[in-house]
Order: sequence, then structure tokens, then C-alpha cells
Amino acid sequence: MESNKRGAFIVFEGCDRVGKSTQSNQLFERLKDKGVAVKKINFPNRSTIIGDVINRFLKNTEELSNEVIHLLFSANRWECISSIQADLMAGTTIICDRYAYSGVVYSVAKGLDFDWCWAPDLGLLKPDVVFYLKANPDQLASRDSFGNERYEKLELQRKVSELFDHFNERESSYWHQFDAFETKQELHSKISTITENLLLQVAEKPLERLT
Ligand code: NYM
Ligand code: MG
Repeated sequence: MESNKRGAFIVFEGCDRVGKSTQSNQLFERLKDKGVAVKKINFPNRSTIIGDVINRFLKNTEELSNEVIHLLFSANRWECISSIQADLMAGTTIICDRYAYSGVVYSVAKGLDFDWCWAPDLGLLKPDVVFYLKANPDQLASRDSFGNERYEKLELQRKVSELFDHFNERESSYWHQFDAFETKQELHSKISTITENLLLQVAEKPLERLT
């Protein structure tokens, strides 16, 4: 029987190595254990043709201009959006590691214009909630070393962090900021409480678009 209650669209955002994957996986496991229909996805989605180009760019085996890679990251969301919408409308909750906000902050950190960067993502589905894990990148660097991917550099992460703060203020009605240095368990418990309340309300909330 098809559920008439849509799923929730949940996004995790934050700098590299801040713990998004850990927290999104824990939330996914918890909802699954509770019998909630849930899927975990992430952007970039490296499994598509566009995602493969993005992957090569991130691994430094492909050079692309700032504008071109920006538009590919956005296109990578657009190519997945109809399947995300279908899942949500069928009652499946989506937990998404990074979304359009990452798209904007990494490109603006490299020097592109904010409005130009936001434009290609206009009209994508708007998340019901964004969990923003915040940490000072200088502290993150001492906690754990960055990997070899493009962007995993302290100077850039400092800019990225400021730009996420800007989004957190601008989109404050559905963003929740957390201190990434709280224990995994504390974070998980706060995030779960907000999610469980959201799941009760989501039936009455129409899906919106990014504006
Ligand atoms: N990234 C991710 C962007 O620059 N633009 C985007 O639109 C998205 C979704 O990709 N350093 C960057 C941020 C990360 C990198 O993501 C790979 P992850 O979550 O570290 O695998
Ligand atoms: Mg990363």
C-alpha cells in the first residue's frame, strides 16, 4: 500500500572532515532500526557520467575552470532530483550528505560571485532541514589531517567555513548549527530529536523549491 505521507528531505553540511558522514550514517541506521523508510545519498554523486568527471577533478587528474566545475556540480544535483522527488513523495525519507550550499561555498571561496553560483541551483528541492556541523578549520586540521583531494587545504577551508556561517544566518528558519567537537553521541542524540519531530510534521509541509 502506498503511503500518503511524504518523506523528509534532510541535508548535512559543513567543511571537509567535520563528521558529516559519521552523523548522517548514524541517523540513517537509527531511522532504519525504527522502521522508517529511509535512503542515504550524497553529493557529488560520483556514480554518474557527470559524477565521474567531478571525481577526476577532485582527484586532480582533470583540470576544469571554476565556472565549468561549478555548473557540473549543479548538473549532478539536477540529474538526481526527479528520483529524490519520487522517493520523497512515495514516503521515503532522504538523508543527503552535502547539497547546493556546498556547491556555492566552495566556488565562492575560490572567487566566483555568490549570486552567479546560486543561480543554477534555483528550483531544486528545498531541504526540510539542514544540519550544519561547524568547527574551526584550524582545530580540524590538528584533529585529523586532510586527505589528498582538491579543496582539502586549510586556507580554502577557512573561507568555506565563513561562507557556511553566512548561509546559516540567511537560511536560519530550517538550518540547525552544531558544534562538531561535541561527542558523536551528543550530536547524534540532538540530531535524532529534531529529525523525529520533523517526521511527525512533514505530512502537512508541502515540498518547496530553492529560491
Ligand atoms: N563540493 C561538493 C563542491 O565543491 N561543490 C559541490 O556542489 C559539492 C556537492 O566536493 N571538498 C566539494 C566539497 C568537497 C568535495 O565532497 C567532495 P565530499 O563530501 O568530501 O566527498
Ligand atoms: Mg571531503
